[in-house]
Amino acid sequence: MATTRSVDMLVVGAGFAGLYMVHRARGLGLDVQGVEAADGVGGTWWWNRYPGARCDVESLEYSYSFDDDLQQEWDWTERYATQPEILRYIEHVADRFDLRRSFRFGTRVLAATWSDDTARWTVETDAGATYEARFVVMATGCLSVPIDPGIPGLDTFAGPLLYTSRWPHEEPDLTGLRVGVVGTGSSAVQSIPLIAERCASLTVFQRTPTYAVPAHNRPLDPEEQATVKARYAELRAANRQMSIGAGSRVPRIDAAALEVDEATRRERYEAAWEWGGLPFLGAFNDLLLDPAANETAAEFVRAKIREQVPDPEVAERLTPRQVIGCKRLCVDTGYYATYARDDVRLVDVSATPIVSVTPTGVQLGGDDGEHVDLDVLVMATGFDAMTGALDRIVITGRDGVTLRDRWADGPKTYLGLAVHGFPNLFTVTGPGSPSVLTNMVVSIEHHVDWIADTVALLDERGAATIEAEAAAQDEWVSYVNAVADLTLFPTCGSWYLGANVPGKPRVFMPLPGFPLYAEQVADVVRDGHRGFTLA
Ligand code: FAD
Ligand code: N01
Repeated sequence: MATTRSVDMLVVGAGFAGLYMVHRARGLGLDVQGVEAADGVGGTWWWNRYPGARCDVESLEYSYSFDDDLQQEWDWTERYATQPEILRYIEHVADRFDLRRSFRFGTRVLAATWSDDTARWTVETDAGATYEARFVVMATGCLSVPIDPGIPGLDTFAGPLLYTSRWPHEEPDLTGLRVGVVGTGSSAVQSIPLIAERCASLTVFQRTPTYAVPAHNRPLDPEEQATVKARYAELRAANRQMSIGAGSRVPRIDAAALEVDEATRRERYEAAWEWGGLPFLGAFNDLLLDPAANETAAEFVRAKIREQVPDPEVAERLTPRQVIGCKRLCVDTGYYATYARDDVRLVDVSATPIVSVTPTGVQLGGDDGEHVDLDVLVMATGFDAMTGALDRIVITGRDGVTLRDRWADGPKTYLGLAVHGFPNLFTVTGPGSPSVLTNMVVSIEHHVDWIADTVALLDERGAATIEAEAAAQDEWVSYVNAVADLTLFPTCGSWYLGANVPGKPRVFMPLPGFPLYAEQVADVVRDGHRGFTLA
C-alpha cells in the first residue's frame, strides 16, 4: 500500500556512508530514514561476494575511526580482510549502534523532487513508500552500479552468467566446469586465482592488461594490532595527512624518481614491492606527475611480470603499456602465478575481439574466428562509476531541472558535496572530491561529519535551506579539472574518466589529494560557508 512519511533526513544507501550518516543524524536528534536496495547492510561488501574479494587498503586503516570503543573492540584477522570479514564488521557496526531499525531494505529510490513551496524533497521508491524529507543524503556509492558490457548475445548464454559485482549468495559449484572470465581489472585479478583452482579450465578474456603489485597478505600479528590500537588516534590523524588517506606507516622517502641514481631507484622500488600494495605508487613523489618518472616504475613492474610468468608469450600479452596508476593499480595474490597453470588460457580480445556470446560460449573474431566453449561465464567488467547511481535516480531540483540534464556534459558539484539548483541535497564522496583516490572510509567520514555539522549549523542559524552557488561551483569544477590536468590520470581511458561507459562524457571525476581538499573544505566553513547560500 502506498504510504507517505515525513522525515527530517532521508539517506539513500546502507554502506559505510549511509550507516554512519544515519548514526550522526540520530545524534543530532533528527528523524532519519534510510532506504537501501539490497536486503541488508554493507553496500559494496554486501554485493561483491566473488571468490577472493577483499580490501586493498589495510583493514586496520580501512575501518571507521569515529568511535574509539568500536575500533578498540574489533579485531581484524588479516592484513587485508576478506569480503565476509568486512561484511561481518559492518554488520557489527549496524548492530552496535542499532542502525538497522532506521532502514528500509530491499527498496530502491526511484525519484527525488524538490519543492520550493515546502522546501522539502519528495522521495519515491519502488515499494510504493514515499518520503517527504527536509534533507536528502545520497550515500549511493561510487562503485555500486555494474556496467552492461554490451556484448551481443550475452543474454542467450545457456549456462550461469555471473557478475563479480552481483555474485550469488550461494557459492556456485564450479567443479568440473569450463569457466570464462571477461575483464582483468581489480575484481578479475582477485577472483581469477580462486576460480582457476575450483574449475576444470579457465579462459580469461583480456582487453587491456593491468598492472598488479603483490599484496603480501598475511594473518595480522596480534602485537602489531595491539601497537596500532594503543595509538589509533595518531594513526588516523597521520593517515588524514596522506594524499590517499592511508599508508602513513609505510616507510618512504620524499624524492622524485629521476632525482636519484638508478641503483637507488631500483632499491626503492624493490622495497616498495616487498612492502606490497597500493603504496607502491608512493615510492616517489612524482610518479603520477611526470611521464618519464612514471615509466621507470612501469618498467620495473613489467620486468616483475616477466619474472612471474614462465611462458614469454603469455607474459608479453599480460604486460601493460599505459601509464602505471592511470587506471587503478591492482593488488595481486596469485594472479600472475595462475597463468603458469596448464588449465588456464589468456585470450587477448584486443587482437581477436569478442564478437558475440552464444548459448555455449564466446565467439571470437579474427582470422580463425574461434568459438570458446564454456559452461559458466563471469563478467568482471566494472561499474558506471561515481555518477552511475545518481544518474539512475530521477533527481529534480529547482525549476524542474533534473540532475541528469545538469550533468549531461559531466558532473558539476561544489566540493563534491552539493550541486547548485539542488538545495538540501548532499552527495557523499561525490564527483569533485577525493573519494575513489583515497581510503574511502576516511573520505566518507569526512563528508558525513561535514553534512551533520552543516545541518546542525543551519538549525542554529534558523536557516531552512543550503544551496551551492553557481559561481562557486563553476570555480570548483575548473579547479578540479586543472588539478587533474597536472597529473597523468587523464592519459588513459579509465573509469575515473567515464571512459568505460559508451556515451559518458569524458571528465576526470575525482580530485587527487585528501589533505589539501580537507583544508579547503575547512576554509569554506571558517569563511561562513563561502560559496553556499543559507536561506
Ligand atoms: P556503497 O558501499 O557502494 O553503498 C551504496 C549503497 O547504496 C549500495 O548498497 C546500493 O545498493 C545503495 N543504493 C544505490 N542506489 C540506490 C537507490 N537508488 N535506492 C536504494 N539504494 C541504493 N575502497 C577502499 O577505500 N578500499 C578498498 O579496499 C576498497 N575495496 C573495494 C573492493 C570492491 C570489490 C569494490 C567494488 C569497491 C572497493 N572500494 C574500496 C570502494 C568501496 O566502494 C568503498 O570503499 C565503500 O565501501 C563505499 O561505501 P559507500 O557507503 O559510499 O557506498
Ligand atoms: O572493474 P574495472 P573492477 N569486453 O573497470 C574489462 C574497486 N575494486 O570491478 O580495461 C572485454 O577496473 C575492462 O577492460 P578495459 C577498484 O577501485 C577494488 O575490476 O576497459 N572486456 C577491464 O579489464 C576498482 O578499480 C578491489 O579494456 C571488458 C575490466 O573489464 C574498481 O572497483 C576489487 C568489457 C573492468 O575492470 C572497479 O574494478 C574490486 C568488454 N565489453 C574492485 N567491458 C580491491 O582490490 C569491460 N571490460 C580492493
